[in-house]
Amino acid sequence: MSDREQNTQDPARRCGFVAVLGAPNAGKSTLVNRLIGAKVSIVSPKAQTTRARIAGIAVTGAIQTVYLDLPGVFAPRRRLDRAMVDAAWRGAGDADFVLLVVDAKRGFDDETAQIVAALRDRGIAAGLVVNKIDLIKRPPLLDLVATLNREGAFTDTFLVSAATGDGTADLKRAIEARLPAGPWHYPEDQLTDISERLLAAEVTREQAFLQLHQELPYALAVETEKWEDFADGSARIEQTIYVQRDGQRKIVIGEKGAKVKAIGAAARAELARILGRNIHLFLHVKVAENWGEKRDFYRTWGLEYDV
Ligand SMILES: Nc1nc2c(ncn2[C@@H]2O[C@H](COP(=O)(O)OP(=O)(O)O)[C@@H](O)[C@H]2O)c(=O)[nH]1
Ligand SMILES: [Mg+2]
Repeated sequence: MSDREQNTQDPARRCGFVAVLGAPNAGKSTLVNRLIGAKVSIVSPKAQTTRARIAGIAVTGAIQTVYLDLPGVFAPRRRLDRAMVDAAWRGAGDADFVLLVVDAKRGFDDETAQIVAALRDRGIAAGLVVNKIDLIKRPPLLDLVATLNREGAFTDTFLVSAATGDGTADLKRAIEARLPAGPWHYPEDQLTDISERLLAAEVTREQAFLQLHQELPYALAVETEKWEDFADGSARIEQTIYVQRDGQRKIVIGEKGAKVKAIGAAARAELARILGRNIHLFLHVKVAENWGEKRDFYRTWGLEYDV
């Protein structure tokens, strides 16, 4: 019996989309990885790490939950920024349930206030997730919850730490309880909607975000050019890191190639861990001044070019 037949014949099945919104750095990707119990979305202390809409898929019994990890919503300037904001709001529009993630330490800042106002304008009722509760004491946390709830935009409040897992099991149960009956959207064992090639590019970009500073992370893109599988289970992957200027290329390469070597070593180890196989990773660094204006780049990531 095919998956589809099984789906339509099992009346107990439920499936739904949960959009995860919030200011940059609130911990959205960390939370999605926690809720699905695997790493599908990259994380860094820098804002705007997540560029596209990445689905993380979890199955609990008869329920399939598709979490949409969305780019942080912020004031857009570049074409890529606009495409990221567009992806976030489109994701919210498609969802059965929207979560707004707020960083407990940062509190109710301007960025969060703008998202709350936009949710209200669009008539979207969201669940409030106050994250990073490991970082603050109970009294200020409860004050923050009270302040946020005065906005009247939320159906529920959850207090969690995506980093430690505190409160995330309750959150997951509450989400699952709200999803509609219906066939599953993805096969049983699928964890994400992005290909291994894209995931591998993301893992290298994560290491670049972690190991490079100032404006450089935002000036680069990573592409997986070649992928070869071997009989012993290992894979050989070739990737290119695109930067916008020659000066940036020199910094990414580093003294005697030390920087790109360090990025490659860390990405290789992380990929081997995620994929559970031996990885040989080869990185090239090239200047492509206008990668942020190329249509192909947007198509690959499911982003709209003209927004
Ligand atoms: N202490 C603490 N740090 C967290 C928590 N959740 C996320 N972080 C950190 O916050 C930063 C931003 O996380 P990320 O998931 O990339 O945020 P996003 O931009 O909203 O997707 C990273 O350095 C995470 O390790 C949490 O619950 N507690
Ligand atoms: Mg993210």
